[in-house]
Amino acid sequence: MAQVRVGIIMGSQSDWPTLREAAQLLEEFGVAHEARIVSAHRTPDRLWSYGQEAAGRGLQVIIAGAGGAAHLPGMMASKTALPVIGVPVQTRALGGLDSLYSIVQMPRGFPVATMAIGAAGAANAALMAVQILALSDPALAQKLIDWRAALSASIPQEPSDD
Ligand code: RP5
Repeated sequence: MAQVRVGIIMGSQSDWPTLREAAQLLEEFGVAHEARIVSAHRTPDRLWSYGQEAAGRGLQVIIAGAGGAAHLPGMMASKTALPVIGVPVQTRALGGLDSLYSIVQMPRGFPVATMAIGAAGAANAALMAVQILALSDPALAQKLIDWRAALSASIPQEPSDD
């Protein structure tokens, strides 16, 4: 079994359809990861122990997604010195602006790298994690270069009516 390098945590089962985007991209890059439900409000002890043990377990990056009063990424950033990438989950009441503001406005000293709201943010969180890991992993860096080249090549020159 490969060493798990990225932890994907989310506040609720209902966040999984969004965070799954991150898991799928990490899968594509062959980056070993795990997904866990860790709620800042409903399971604070689980949050605490996850943050306490993450670096010791060999994790290198944490992707944390939550919606509404989205305290999970910030609290995790307080508990571990690993880079935390925050994903604001879209909410029905306020469209995810609540999640975004909850995650992005961290006090000086405890940054969370905050992505866009929703699925695009989750995908970009995985890519950001890959970029961080690629700094010390030449094979992964090459995969990223290839992936970006393939994406560019897939964009047509002209719009189509189909
Ligand atoms: C947050 O509350 C979770 O991250 C989720 O986005 C939101 C709603 O959770 P559920 O009521 O769907 O479990 O803690």
